[in-house]
Order: sequence, then C-alpha cells, then structure tokens
Amino acid sequence: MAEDDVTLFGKLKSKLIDSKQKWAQEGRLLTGKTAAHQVRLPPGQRQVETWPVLDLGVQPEIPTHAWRLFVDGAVETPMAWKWGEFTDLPKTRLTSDIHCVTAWSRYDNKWEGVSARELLALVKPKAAARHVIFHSYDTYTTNVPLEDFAADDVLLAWSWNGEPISREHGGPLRVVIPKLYFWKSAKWIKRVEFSELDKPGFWEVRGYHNYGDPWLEQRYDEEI
Ligand SMILES: Nc1nc2c(c(=O)[nH]1)N[C@H]1C(S)=C(S)[C@@H](COP(=O)(O)O)O[C@H]1N2
Ligand SMILES: [Mo]
Repeated sequence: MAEDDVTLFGKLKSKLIDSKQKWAQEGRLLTGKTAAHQVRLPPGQRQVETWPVLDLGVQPEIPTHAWRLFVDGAVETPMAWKWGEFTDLPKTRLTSDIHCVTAWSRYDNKWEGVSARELLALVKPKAAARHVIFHSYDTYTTNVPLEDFAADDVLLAWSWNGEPISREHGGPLRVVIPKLYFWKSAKWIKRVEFSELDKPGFWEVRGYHNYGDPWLEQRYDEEI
C-alpha cells in the first residue's frame, strides 16, 4: 500500500469492519433458502424506502477537476478520462433494485451514466481477461467476473433519481451491478482493472462471498 493509503486505512471504522467480519464468521442473516430471479425480493431481504449509507467510515471528497478514471490491465486500449470527457461519452439510463448484504433492498433506483458495454467497446478487453477489479478513492476494492460486468444492466453512474449521486453514496461516480449484492457496486470509483487472475477485494478477503448472488443468498464465503 502507498503511504497515503496506510494513513487513510488508519482512520477506517475498524469496529464496524470487525463486526461485519464477525457476521460472516457466524453466518448471520442466512435463511437457507434460495429464490429464482423472477422473485423480486431475494431471500432474507426486506424492502426499505430510505437509502442507507454503508462505507468504511471514510467518504472521500473528489472535486470533479481533480477526478480521474483509469481503465487498464488486460485491455487492448488502456484509457484515462477527466470528468468532462467521461460525461461526454454516450449516456445510458437504467432503473434497478439494490440488494445489500445487510438485508435491505431498495426498489426502482433510476441511474444515469455510462454503460459497462460502452466502456468495454472502448477499451477492448484482451481474450485472456476474465475478471474486473474495482479500485476506489477510499482504498476499497471489489471483484466481479468479466461476464457479470458485461451484463446489459451494469453502469458507471453519476446520477440517481435525477440528481447527481451524493458524496456519501459514492459521487462523483460509482459502479452499479444490480444482480449482485451491493458491496460489489464500488462507490468513488477511480480505477477499473481487467485481469486474467481474480483478486478478491476488501470484503471478499473478510469472509464475504467471492461472487455474491442475492437470489442464491451468497452472503458469506463457504470456506469459513
Ligand atoms: N468505495 C467503496 N465502495 C463501496 C463501499 C465502500 O465502503 N467503499 N461499501 C459497499 C457496500 S458494503 C455497500 S452495501 C454499498 C453501499 O452503498 P450506499 O452507501 O450508496 O448504500 O456500497 C459498496 N461500495
Ligand atoms: Mo453492504
């Protein structure tokens, strides 16, 4: 880790992280049920109207003039964008549900941003690329298979329900991957890395499932 990262890590909510890690060890919230994707509410979830905030206790402030997005790794054309360049890319609007591993689900969130498909067409992953690793401004990381990133409901969003995404919810730009638990949707995204090898992220190395399908209730790592 860079020195900056170490300083930032020292400030993280270690109590909160410890207790979420303990949930994984104890298998808390598991119902033992699974549900087909046709069922809107995945097993063990409850619908909420609010939008809870979950993070590591650090909400980085990235003014758009200093903001950059890097897309690199196993791609033919690595790219970097400044804010205005990124928001000039072709836009996508999508509506999707959020399912957080802490058991809340929030329906009908309207997003605007750049679709993963658009991004893939620009950077062209190499044939050997299998995984996508998200790196965020708060040092958070999370991993998904390339085919899940390539799904047609995935986007890098700057707007939620018609407003810019607030800092606490990951603005200026966050990832949205509706079919996986929301910890896979990195807030404050800084770098999208394509990789031949998988690289389990912040929660994935702390007892959470490597894939995280809400309908299969893949909350925690089975090895624990
Ligand atoms: N960069 C970053 N992204 C993150 C997190 C984080 O701590 N840092 N938390 C994850 C978790 S556990 C969840 S549930 C969602 C929460 O997003 P929200 O605060 O907008 O509800 O963001 C995910 N993305
Ligand atoms: Mo979460």
